[in-house]
Amino acid sequence: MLTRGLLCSLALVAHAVGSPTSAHLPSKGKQHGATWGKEASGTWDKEASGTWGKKHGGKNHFKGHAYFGAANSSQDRAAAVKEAFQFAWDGYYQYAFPNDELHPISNSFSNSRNGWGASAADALSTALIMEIPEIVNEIVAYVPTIDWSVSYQDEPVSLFETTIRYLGGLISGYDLLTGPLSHLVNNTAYVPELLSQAANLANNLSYAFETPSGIPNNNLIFGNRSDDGSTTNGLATIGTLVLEWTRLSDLTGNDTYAQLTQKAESYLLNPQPAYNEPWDGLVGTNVALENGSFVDASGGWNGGDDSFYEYLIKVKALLFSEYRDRWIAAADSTIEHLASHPSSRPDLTFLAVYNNQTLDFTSEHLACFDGGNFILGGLVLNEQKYIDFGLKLVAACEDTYNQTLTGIGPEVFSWNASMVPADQQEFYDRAGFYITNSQYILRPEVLESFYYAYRATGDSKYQDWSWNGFVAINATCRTGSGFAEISDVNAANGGSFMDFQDSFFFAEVTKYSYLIHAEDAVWQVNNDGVNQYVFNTEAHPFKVAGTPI
Ligand SMILES: *[C@@H]1O[C@H](CO)[C@@H](O)[C@H](O)[C@H]1NC(C)=O
Ligand SMILES: *[C@@H]1O[C@H](CO)[C@@H](O)[C@H](O)[C@H]1NC(C)=O
Ligand SMILES: *[C@@H]1O[C@H](CO)[C@@H](O)[C@H](O)[C@H]1NC(C)=O
Ligand SMILES: *[C@@H]1O[C@H](CO)[C@@H](O)[C@H](O)[C@H]1NC(C)=O
Ligand SMILES: *[C@@H]1O[C@H](CO)[C@@H](O)[C@H](O)[C@H]1NC(C)=O
Ligand SMILES: *[C@@H]1O[C@H](CO)[C@@H](O)[C@H](O)[C@H]1NC(C)=O
Ligand SMILES: *[C@@H]1O[C@H](CO)[C@@H](O)[C@H](O)[C@H]1NC(C)=O
Ligand SMILES: *[C@@H]1O[C@H](CO)[C@@H](O)[C@H](O)[C@H]1NC(C)=O
Ligand SMILES: *[C@@H]1O[C@H](CO)[C@@H](O)[C@H](O)[C@H]1NC(C)=O
Ligand SMILES: CC(=O)N[C@H]1CO[C@H](CO)[C@@H](O)[C@@H]1O
Repeated sequence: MLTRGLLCSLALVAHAVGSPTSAHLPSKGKQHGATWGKEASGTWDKEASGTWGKKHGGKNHFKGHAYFGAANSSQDRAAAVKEAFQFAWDGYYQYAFPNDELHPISNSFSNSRNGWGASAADALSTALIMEIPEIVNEIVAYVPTIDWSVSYQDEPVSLFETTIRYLGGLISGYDLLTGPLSHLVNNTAYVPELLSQAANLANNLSYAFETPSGIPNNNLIFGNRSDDGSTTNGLATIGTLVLEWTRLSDLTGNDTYAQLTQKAESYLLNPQPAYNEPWDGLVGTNVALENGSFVDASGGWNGGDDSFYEYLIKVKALLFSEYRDRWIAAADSTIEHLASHPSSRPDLTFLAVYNNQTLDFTSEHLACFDGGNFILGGLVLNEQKYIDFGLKLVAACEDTYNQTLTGIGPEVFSWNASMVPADQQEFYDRAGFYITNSQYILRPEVLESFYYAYRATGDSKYQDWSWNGFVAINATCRTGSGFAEISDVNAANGGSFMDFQDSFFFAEVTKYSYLIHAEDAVWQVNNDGVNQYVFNTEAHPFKVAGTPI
């Protein structure tokens, strides 16, 4: 997934029902904006040092993670992932549907995505690919009942989150149900409703683009058709719309969706002023709504910026060479300037972030989609160097999983040798990073990149890494009626639970965990770079229009 913004402090993760903060809970990248950035950095430091000091006392014994995988066939593994998906769906359906998400410990729910049933929208394409008709039918029968004109408690509507989860989920469901999986729905009258509801939603969102430049405002107040008054929007939140809205134009014949998002994207492809593009293809983060200019020069592949780069190659896959050229520029500059090898583990490759040309050796779980995106770019462009570099990034993200006590990687980590906390020195010496935010909130990016690595190489090592990750998540996060976030990936049993199961668990974690073991199918990524489907940043597969890429 890409997308999203910064993590949430422990306080935020309380996810109180209907609390104002829960509405803003960023999923992926995004919202690097002033609010999140500040809040996040303040909290992280405190939290991380407090936690480490108390809980770890400088001792981090490495427990190897058992290779449960070795004895299991791909079919067994795929079936085990499907069982986990069904379990989580059953809990959601019993206690939360049609609200946005389940609270798996208290068996209650919340509406952090405007109350339109985010988990149902996000589960649809996974239920389809796993071929579970009962769940598919429950979701498609619900979709026509959604009223997009009313946001739960009139909370702001995020253009970005709404696009990747709801629009993405509905468009993907429509593509799969009018194509290879049409046998999974027993009332075909519901199928065209997926597309008309997607169009209704986009029509409601479209006033976001009514700004002087055409760069949309991300945060909309539907109740009075206004917005939050922001004067800027972020790179990922602007640059992660074009795949969904363009596909919607293809399917409906209404070109406006494509035009609005491609116009906004044009400012990102031709960035001004030049000094806010510190290296060719690598740009700043915040863009002025007034004139489309970048207002800073900091960025990287972390949340807030991530899926802009992701979509450059995915849109190329769909459509345009201009996007391809910008992806190549960003990828080449990344290899040259951002690739970084920890002093204690020079064999590992992480990506630094930057402010102008000054690097910061910090990365995060969100950024671990990068390996998969380099691999996809290498396949689509037939350039082995990007695949090779992507595989290095994948191996370093695997290291963030297999070095912790739970076998799950942390939310944020660093490798600045001069800043290693004393109680993590031993850990840094062994692992090549230290943990600055120890939560795991059911994110998919590491599993996503394993998927691309496996599809590109056919090397079963990546299936084993994915299986180990899935088994660890199943062992550590599964509780009550679903899967819960955990406070500390490097504590026995994950520290403590947080009572929240984000919708992307259905869209992404379970899907990528499943697909890596599943049989070939038209939606699978192919190692010859010719794909009939492309996965959006929420892991919803869309059909590629026209000639396969
Ligand atoms: C996978 O193998 C392990 C032992 O090797 C076994 O305990 C486990 O039940 C198997 N899982 C499945 C889903 O078959
Ligand atoms: C359609 O499928 C759902 C779930 O599988 C089932 O509950 C319902 O009875 C089915 N309806 C018809 C008309 O077959
Ligand atoms: C096409 O989409 C735009 C933008 O949402 C909308 O305003 C317009 O009504 C749509 N046109 C048709 C014919 O549906
Ligand atoms: C719209 O509603 C929001 C929240 O209800 C309020 O803060 C804002 O001032 C209103 N904006 C306009 C232009 O009326
Ligand atoms: C664009 O708008 C921003 C923010 O209002 C402003 O700082 C910048 O100077 C403007 N750039 C141009 C080229 O007008
Ligand atoms: C960015 O860094 C370059 C090289 O160090 C420097 O020449 C330039 O002035 C910096 N730009 C800004 C806007 O700080
Ligand atoms: C490492 O940390 C020091 C001290 O905070 C800071 O000055 C330096 O910029 C950091 N370097 C990197 C590459 O992160
Ligand atoms: C952990 O990941 C690294 C990096 O790829 C790999 O070399 C190592 O074998 C893995 N260790 C275990 C125990 O899985
Ligand atoms: C997942 O957890 C459940 C409940 O503890 C267990 O029954 C199941 O075997 C686990 N699956 C795997 C693959 O470990
Ligand atoms: C904010 C907004 O555009 N709301 C509209 C969403 O669509 C419904 C149905 O067309 C309208 O009634 C709302 O005004």
